[in-house]
Amino acid sequence: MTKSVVKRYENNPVLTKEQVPYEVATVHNAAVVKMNEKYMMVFRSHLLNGRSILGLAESDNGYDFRVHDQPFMTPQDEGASVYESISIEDPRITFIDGEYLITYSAYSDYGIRIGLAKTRDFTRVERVAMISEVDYRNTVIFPEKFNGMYARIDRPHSELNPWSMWISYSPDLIHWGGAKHLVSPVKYHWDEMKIGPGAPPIKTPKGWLNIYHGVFPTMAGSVYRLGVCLHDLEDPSKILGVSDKWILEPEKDYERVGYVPNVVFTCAAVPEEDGTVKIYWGGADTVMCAGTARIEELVEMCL
Ligand code: M1P
Repeated sequence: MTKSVVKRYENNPVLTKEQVPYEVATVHNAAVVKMNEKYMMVFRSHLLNGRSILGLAESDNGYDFRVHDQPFMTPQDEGASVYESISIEDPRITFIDGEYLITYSAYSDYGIRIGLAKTRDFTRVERVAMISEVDYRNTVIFPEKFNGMYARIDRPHSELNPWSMWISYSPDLIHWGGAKHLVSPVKYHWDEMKIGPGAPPIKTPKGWLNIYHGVFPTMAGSVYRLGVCLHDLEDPSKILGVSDKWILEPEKDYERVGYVPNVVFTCAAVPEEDGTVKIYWGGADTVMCAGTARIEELVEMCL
């Protein structure tokens, strides 16, 4: 039997729809950050009409979460928010300059774009802007600037070069440019259909650790797994290595059976002082799961 790189939390799942005080069909694909020693989780839920909203939960230990009574963000349709009028999905959170930046996939009749919102304390949340054109999903912002510029990894939808990871830069979080290709799916490999950034990158002595998802098509449907790659510390557009092996695949019933079977999908990883990282993932688009890995081991897999 092979040793798992990611050790699942023994009492997974850490959040299910039964813990949510309003009616939802799922809880999954959550962003998690530490704020004053509390773990704040912004999670996605399908409503019973199939559209998604974002809820808020908090925890003292990163595993036992209490859900707030009201949803955190619901689709809006005024001003720029006309581009998120149908559904908001898959949040990622980056703490930078005293603010928590929240990127999310915004669905409207016009297509899928990336929305940016921000909060200082998770009591008030403010929409900033739509920060992509249509046909983008999965956007993570680096927690540091490079030469005074914000940097993000995203995943445009493109048929000629299968759905890949790209980097771009911004002086103000609103206007983005300088796009450069980073990593593509690999033929006859576990991620051959598409990939996308997962958790916001984690700074390590050897580079920025990027935990991403990759998809493999089978006769029984797609399988979503997680992998890792490493970016140069000074120039994150340089990839230092990509792990050949995945780090997590759907194995448990709560990952194999649900709203979408055979899915592990991450939007968050919280580095801890002991050199481990808590990784959070949606299981089968239905529940939230957590596990730990050693950061050094993940980095070594990339090199
Ligand atoms: O159902 C699996 C995932 O499918 C989509 O992810 P991606 O566009 O990266 O393939 C999203 O709908 C995601 O939320 C979902 O978990």
